Amino acid sequence: PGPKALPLLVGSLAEMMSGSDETRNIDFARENHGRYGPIFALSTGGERVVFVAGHALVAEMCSSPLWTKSVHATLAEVRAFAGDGLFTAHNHEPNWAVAHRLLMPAFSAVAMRDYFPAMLDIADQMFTRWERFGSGARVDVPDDMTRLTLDTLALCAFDVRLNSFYSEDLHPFVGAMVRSLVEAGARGERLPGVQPLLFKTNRRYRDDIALMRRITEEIVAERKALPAHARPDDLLERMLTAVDPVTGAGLPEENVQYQLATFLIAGHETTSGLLSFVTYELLAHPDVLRRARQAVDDALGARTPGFDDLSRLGYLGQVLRETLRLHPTAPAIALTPSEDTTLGGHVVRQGEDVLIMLPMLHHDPAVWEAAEVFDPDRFAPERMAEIPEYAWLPFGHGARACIGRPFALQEATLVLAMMLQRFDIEFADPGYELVVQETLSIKPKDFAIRATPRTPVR
Ligand code: MNH
Repeated sequence: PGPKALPLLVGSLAEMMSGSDETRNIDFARENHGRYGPIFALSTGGERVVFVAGHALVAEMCSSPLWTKSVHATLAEVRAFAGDGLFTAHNHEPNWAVAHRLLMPAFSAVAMRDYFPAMLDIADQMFTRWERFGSGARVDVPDDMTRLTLDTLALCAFDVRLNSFYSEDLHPFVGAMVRSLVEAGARGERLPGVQPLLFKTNRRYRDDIALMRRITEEIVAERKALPAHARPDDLLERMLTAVDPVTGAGLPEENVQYQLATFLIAGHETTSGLLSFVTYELLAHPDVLRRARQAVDDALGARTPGFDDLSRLGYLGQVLRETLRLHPTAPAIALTPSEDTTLGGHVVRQGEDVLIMLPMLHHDPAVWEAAEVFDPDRFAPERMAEIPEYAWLPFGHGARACIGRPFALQEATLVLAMMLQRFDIEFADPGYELVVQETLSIKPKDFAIRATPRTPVR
């Protein structure tokens, strides 16, 4: 089934997506799933995209090796600046497997300890600022969390200090990235023939991509200028020097550039969204906020957190997981079958894209009781067994799942713990109602808080 029979819907995707500007892709899927059920197809320009919502269909795909990640139309556009980097590489491209093998050790559980001091350093910059400005200041949460996660990624992965908390504006990389991601999304939806006429848009896109490239080239050039003994042992060094034991090859220079762009993008945008949404959910649920605060006070008191404290902040982990259920900050993944097959009894051809809108999966009433309710107890250790496999996929699926998951969860746990330890927080606009803003990721729109330094705990 699907809306393809409606004449209005033949042509550009942009015209079809009738939801509010903020969340038109998610709204589009939600409305049509409401009309057609958990699976529907949409034809645009002769190509068919299948949308899937419920856990049963998602599990049918994820439990079969036939289904793997698809670099769908929008991701294919993102290749203009992320190339065959990890996120946008096709499964069969040799640099994916090489980079995956070379970089996985840098994201293992043991590797996380090494990132802790840099994460603490950047978080302390943000919270020191909050303390000095005091409760009179409005804190634009997504803006500050973007500074924090971008600076943290750059320091941990490349040993580069972007010093976003010491400048008025966000780092120029962020603007170029956001505009390019929006443009990459729009390109997939434009009618044939339109693109070449958009001179200003095309020039801006070219300039933004060139700017991101200059930034990554500069990072690589600065590293290469360092004498061998002064080079840190970090992700960048691994990309430049490590040799794959399987193929005996390293990463080509062009691919290193793409990996840098990939990590600068994938490594900050979704984590800043998570930190923004979790702050919102805590303010919207004072009982959860109190419990989280108590967990932090019990584990830390007034002490600066250390790496070994993280394992005692399990309740914060539950709060973060529940936040990602309701607000999966990378809201869609696409799978495709390696041969013709069926899904829920419908034929799907080899290479056809099946889009999973994660907010839909994460609200499936067959899995989640009172799905719309924010309840971190769903992720209590003794209840984890109740959550079926493939019901919660904020980090994607299979070999192409998020490589940065432990990094993101460690950073988010630490930042959340420090925020609760050091501040009383409140909405800057009492009665704030959540509006979700969607680009390729999602963020709470116009969300600001006031943060009052707490009197020292005991
Ligand atoms: Mn991340 C892939 C979500 C944080 C680096 N990430 C993915 C995918 C999802 C995802 C979903 C799969 C996309 C797809 O199937 O097309 N990532 C997240 C979320 C957070 C996140 C929700 C934070 C919260 N990601 C991070 C961080 C980094 C990172 C932090 C880096 C430090 N992610 C990646 C990379 C990939 C990826 C790289 C691509 C992995 C691959 O395909 O090999």
